[in-house]
This record gives sequence, C-alpha cells and structure tokens, in this order.
Amino acid sequence: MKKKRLVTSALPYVNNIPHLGNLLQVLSADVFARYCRLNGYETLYICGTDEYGTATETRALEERVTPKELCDRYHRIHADIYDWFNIQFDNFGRTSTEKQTEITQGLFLKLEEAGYINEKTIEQLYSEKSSMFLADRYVRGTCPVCGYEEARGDQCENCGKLLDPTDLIDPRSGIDGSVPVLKKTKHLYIDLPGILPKLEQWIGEASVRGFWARNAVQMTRSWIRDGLKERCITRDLSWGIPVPKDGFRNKVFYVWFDAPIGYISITANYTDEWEDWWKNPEEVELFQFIGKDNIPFHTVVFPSTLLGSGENWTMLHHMSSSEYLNYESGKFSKSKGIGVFGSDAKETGIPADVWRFYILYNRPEKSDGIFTWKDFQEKVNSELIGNLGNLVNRTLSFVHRFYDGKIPEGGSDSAFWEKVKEMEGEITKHFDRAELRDAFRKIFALADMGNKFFQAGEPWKTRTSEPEAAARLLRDLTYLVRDLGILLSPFIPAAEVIGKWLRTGKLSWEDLGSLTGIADIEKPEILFKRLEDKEIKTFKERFAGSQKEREAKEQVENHILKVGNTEIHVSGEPVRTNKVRDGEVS
Ligand code: B3M
Ligand code: ZN
Repeated sequence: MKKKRLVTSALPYVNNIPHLGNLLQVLSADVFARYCRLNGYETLYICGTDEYGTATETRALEERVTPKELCDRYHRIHADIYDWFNIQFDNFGRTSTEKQTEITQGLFLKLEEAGYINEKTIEQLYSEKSSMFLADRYVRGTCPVCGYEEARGDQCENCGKLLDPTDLIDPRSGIDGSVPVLKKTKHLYIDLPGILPKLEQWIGEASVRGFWARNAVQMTRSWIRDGLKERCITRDLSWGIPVPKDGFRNKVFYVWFDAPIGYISITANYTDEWEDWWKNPEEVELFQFIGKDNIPFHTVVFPSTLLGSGENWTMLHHMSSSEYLNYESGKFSKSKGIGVFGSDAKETGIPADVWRFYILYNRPEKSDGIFTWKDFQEKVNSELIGNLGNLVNRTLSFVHRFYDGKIPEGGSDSAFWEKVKEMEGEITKHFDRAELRDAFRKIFALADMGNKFFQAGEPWKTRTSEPEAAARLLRDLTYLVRDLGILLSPFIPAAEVIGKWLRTGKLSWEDLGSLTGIADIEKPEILFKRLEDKEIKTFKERFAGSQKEREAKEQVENHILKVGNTEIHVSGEPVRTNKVRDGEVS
C-alpha cells in the first residue's frame, strides 16, 4: 500500500515580503507535492503564515496598525506572491486562528499532565514607562565587548557577540527609550532533558528511515551533544496564544512553541478529518521542507512537544533542509531588503516558470547556492531553451510539418528506450528522496540525450532516404517528449502544455516509458523566450543595492516625497497610500 504523503513548507513570518531565498522552501515542497500527486500518492500540502510573536507586535507598533491588521495585510501579500509562482497548496492558512489556540493549549495541557512542564522565576528587564517586559532584542545599550552603543540585548550587531540583555552597559528600552528595571517574573519551561530518552530513540530511527538531509542529521546531533536545556515557552506579550494556567493567564506562548503546531491547525482548518493526517503515523509520511536555520525546531523541539504529549502523532519522516541561497555577492536579506523579492520577480515580466526553473535548478542542497543575473540568463538560455525547449520544438514541429501531425507508425529503438527507462527510474528515485536538484538535472540530461539522438538520426535527410528509420526516430522522440512533459511538470507546470499539444489528456507517472496513447498532435508553440543581454543588464541595475536604496532612487526620479505611510508627489497629490514594503516603514 502506498502511504499518504503529508507535505509542509516552513511557515513564513508575516512581517516581510518573501525573497527568492524564502520562496525556495515553498517552491521545493510544491514540486514534491506535485510529484506525489502525479505518482498516485494521496497528498496534502500545507503551509501558511506564522503570525504571532514579538516581531509582529513591534512591526505593528511601527506601522501604527493592530497586529491583526498587519497579519491580514501580509497574509494576503504572501498568498498573492505564492499564487503568482503557481504554488499548489491544499491549504495556505495562518496561525492566528481558534483551532491553533485549541490545539496548542491541548498539547500544552498534555505535556503538563505528563510532567514535562516546569515553572521558574527569573529576573527580566521591565519598562515601567510601557508597563511591559522587554524581549531581549528590544533592550538596547552599549556592548561590553566592543563599546558599540546600539547593541541589542540578544546580540551585538557590530561585533557579533551573543549577549544577555543584562550584559549591556546603560541598558534602555528599544521601544520607549526609558531605563528598564529588573523585575521578577515567572515562566514555564518545557523539560526537554526529561523527554530526551524518547527523543533520542525516535531520532535514531526516524533519521535513517526518513533519510534526513545531511545537514539536518549533523545539526540535530550537535544540538543534543551540546546538552539539551529546558526551554522557556512563555512570553510577556499580548499577541499570542493565552497560556491556560493560573498564574500565567497574562502571558502567551513563545512563537516557536506554537508555530510548528500551525502545520496541524492549518490542516484542521482545512478538513475535519485532520486526524487522519496528523494522528495516523501508520498510514502517513510527513515530509517537511525548511531552511537549515530552522532545523532544530523541527527535529528536536517540535518532536519533543509531540512525543511528550504521549499521544500518537504523525511525526517527521523526511527532513528536507536546504542550504542558503545567496544573492550576487552577498546574502539575501529581508531586514536589509537585499535581493530579488517575490513582488519584484513578478514585475520583471519573466514568467513564473522561468523563475521556478532557475531557483530549482540551483536548489542549494549540499552547499549554499548563489543567484546571479548572469548565471540566470545563461542557464535559462542554454538549458531551459537551448536544450529542453529545442528538443520539444524541433521534434513536434518536424512531426507536424512532415507527417501532417500524425505520429508515424513503426517500431522503436529498444537500446534507446532501455537507457531512457533506466534514467527515468533514477529520476523517480531522486524524487522519492526529495533530491529535487538531482532529479531536475537528470531530466535535462535526458533531454540532452534526446537532442543527440535527433542530431545523430538526421531525420531531415533520412526522411526521404530511409523513411522507416526517420519515422521510428520521430515516434521515439515524440514519446520521449511526452515523458519529459510528465517529469518536468512538477517543476515547471507550464510543461503540462505538452500534454495538450500531444492531445493525451491528463498525464500521470505511469505513462512514463510507454509507447502508446499519442495519435496526432497540435502545432507546438515556443515554450519560453530567451533572456537577452539588454534586459538582464537592466534588471541587474534595477535590483542592485537594498530595497530602501532602490526606493529612494525611484522617489527621486519620480519626484515623490514620503510622509508617514503616504507618498506625496511634489505637486502635493498623494500617489500611494500605505504601500507595504520591506525594510523600514517610516
Ligand atoms: N517563521 C521562520 C521563518 O519564517 C519561521 C518558520 C516557522 S516553521 C513552523 O524563516
Ligand atoms: Zn559588540
């Protein structure tokens, strides 16, 4: 029996517009889920926005809106961008829902019942002016190491040293500038060391059975080796899930405690049968796609929550944790606004599938990857167009033109098909292990083999000199083109058009390698357009520097002044109000 496949990608925070590095997760999971559906697995792909926490609350303060309004706005932006990239979620939900509260509180109560929740009193910096405890990063002061005066309580951005807020010299509140005082407060901790024996046993088995990515195994091991400590799961905030326990009712759960539970609640908001997915480890395999910075939360913290609850949860099967995708010479950065953002990609006029092609062709699986405009152009022109597009086009055009669109009758080249089937088997194996980059590259190798076969067969000559050989060649190649359409469609949904040209109806993985089912074809069109030097040069300039710099440039060029959240033409007329953007908003 084929197990059902539950696919998730990391739930993006709502306080920013996603850049290509973030898109990588959502896109990878989409490719995998599309593959699973095509290959007959009952599949559910779940994602959504991660909405609670300090970052949202502060951002809302800055933008002078409520956290809820902020989340509504960014949830839409995320949903629209993913929609443009043709991401086929079964549900793209959010964490700020009733169900999330219900399930999170339920898990907490189970953990408490099992004895895995401890209470501790700690001293924390408190702003009397705002009547609030300050999250570490909202305490500012002078770094004790390098003397930088704007150091944050969790880390000095100047010298990189990790800090405790109480280490800062002359600490002050980053929210209101007042001098904070130390005040005693009680917090709840999840007893990770207590759960550790169960966790270790589970990791030992699951990491092998689910062939976790190498970085996931290494990082998980080193976290445990460095000694698991109890983790605080409560915060003094209002934007979050209330803690259902006397003495803590004015606190909420820490965002990383509730965020992964979002996968479950987003499913529950989608279907009442959610337990068939999440409490069904016998029949369901959970595949999770995340960036490497989120590994321990998915392999240690979240599994501990589930194991500690004593309930029968569906646990992580395969962990697909990608490396970073860098931009030109530096890092993509949401906070600095560097790189190409989801919204920018759309504005270039380059189709979503071309972006999908390059991001996935370059998917950083074993080491960090890099996005450069030059490489983007080269790969698109040589592989997507020069190799794949060329084979599809020359084959189908030839059939259309010289065989009147009818697939020529005749045998097939068995040596060729043996090789094709061998490669298709390998590609399917890569897909099943979520080795998407390897799968993708091998598909292009298959197209390359097709091109060489075409070239060597010289059908433009043999069509008259050896008509049977030419007919066999074109027949073989047309079926290869169909296979390529199937294999590629999870990556590039536009490839589904190949099925339409071949008039085959909906294709599935089972059609791979088969030599029946095509009778006559439509006239093919060009799949993708080349990227020209001139446009690449323009994009490179347009997307240089940070979003803020670009915006300033644009404003100067357009004579726009920005006042608060409203942009005003120097003529005095407001042009865009409340435009959401990355980086600082007034
Ligand atoms: N929101 C971090 C991020 O967006 C965090 C992931 C949550 S996954 C449950 O990168
Ligand atoms: Zn410093």
